[in-house]
Amino acid sequence: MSEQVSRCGFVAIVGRPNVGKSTLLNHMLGQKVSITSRKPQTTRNNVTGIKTEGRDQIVFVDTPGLHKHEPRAINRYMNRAAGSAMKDVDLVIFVVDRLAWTEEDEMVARQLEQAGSPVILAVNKVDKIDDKNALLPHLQSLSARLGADEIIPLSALRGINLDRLQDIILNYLPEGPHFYDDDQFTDRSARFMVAEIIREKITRQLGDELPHQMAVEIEEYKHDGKTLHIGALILVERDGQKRILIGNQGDRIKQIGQQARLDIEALLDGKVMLRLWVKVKSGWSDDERALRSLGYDD
Ligand code: GDP
Ligand code: K
Ligand code: MG
Repeated sequence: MSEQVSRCGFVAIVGRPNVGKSTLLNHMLGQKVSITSRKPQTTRNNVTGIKTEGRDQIVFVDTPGLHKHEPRAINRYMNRAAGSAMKDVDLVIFVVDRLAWTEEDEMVARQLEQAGSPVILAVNKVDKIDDKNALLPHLQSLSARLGADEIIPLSALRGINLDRLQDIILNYLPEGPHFYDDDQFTDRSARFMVAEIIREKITRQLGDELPHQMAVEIEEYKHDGKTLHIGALILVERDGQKRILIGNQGDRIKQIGQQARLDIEALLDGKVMLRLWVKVKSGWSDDERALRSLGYDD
C-alpha cells in the first residue's frame, strides 16, 4: 500500500557564504543548476533544482549565503532572498563548514529558529578533516545546542553521505502529487542559466579583482535553425574593472567566452555562438531599479 504513495515537497539549502550549498545542490541533482566558486556571494538568487526519482520529487531551493555586511542594495537583496526561502518549506538543510562556527552561522541559526521549519544540520567538507574521531563529540554538542532535527556529516564535493541525506529528506516530505514535470530540473529559464554560466566563469577567473561588482545581461538570444546566437553584456562598476575583464589584447574576455560557450553548449545540447561585451555602469549594484532590470526582483 505505502509503495504507491508519492512524496513531494520543498527543501531550502541555507548557510553562510562558501560552505558549499550550491555544490551540494548540484551533486544531489547530478546536474549543474547552480554556479559555484571559491568566492563568497557567487549565488545571488534563489535557484530551484528539481529532483524526481521514482515516485518522489524533491524541490530544492539554493540560496545566497546569509552574510553580515550589507553595504549595497545587491547584498540586501541576497539576504532577503535567503531569509524568505527558509519559510514555507517542508525542510531546511543548514550547511556548515566542518567544525568552524562563525558569527554568520549564528545569524543563520537565529533566522531558522524564527522560521520554524524542521532543520537538518549538514556538516560539509568532511573530506578535508584528518581526524574523523574529533568530529563526533562536536557534532553532538552542536546538534543539541541548535535543536536540529537531524545531523549528518557529508562531502558535497566528493559525494560522501549524499544517499543518506536523500533518505532523511524523503522522511520529511509530505505525500502528494508532483509540482513539476518529471523531466524538469529547474524553474529557471535557459536565458537565466546562460547568464549564470557566464558569471561563473568571470567569478572563477577574476573574483578577487572584481569583488561582486559585475552583472551579466543577455541582450540577444536567437536560434537560426542551426546555431543559437547569444549576445551578453557584462556590467562593471568602473573603467579599471573593464580593463581587467578584457585583459591584454582581449585575451581574458576571450578565454571567459570560450569556457562559457562550452558549458552552454553542454547544457543546451547544441551549437552556440557567444558574443560578450563589457560596459561600465557605475552604481548598478546599489541601485534598486537597476537591480530589478537585471532580474534581481524576487
Ligand atoms: P556556497 O557559497 O555555499 O554556495 O558554496 P559553493 O558551492 O560555491 O562552494 C564554495 C567552495 O567550496 C567551492 O570552491 C567548492 O568547490 C568548495 N566545496 C564545496 N563542497 C565541498 C566539499 O565537500 N569538500 C571540499 N573540499 N570543498 C567543497
Ligand atoms: K561560493
Ligand atoms: Mg552558492
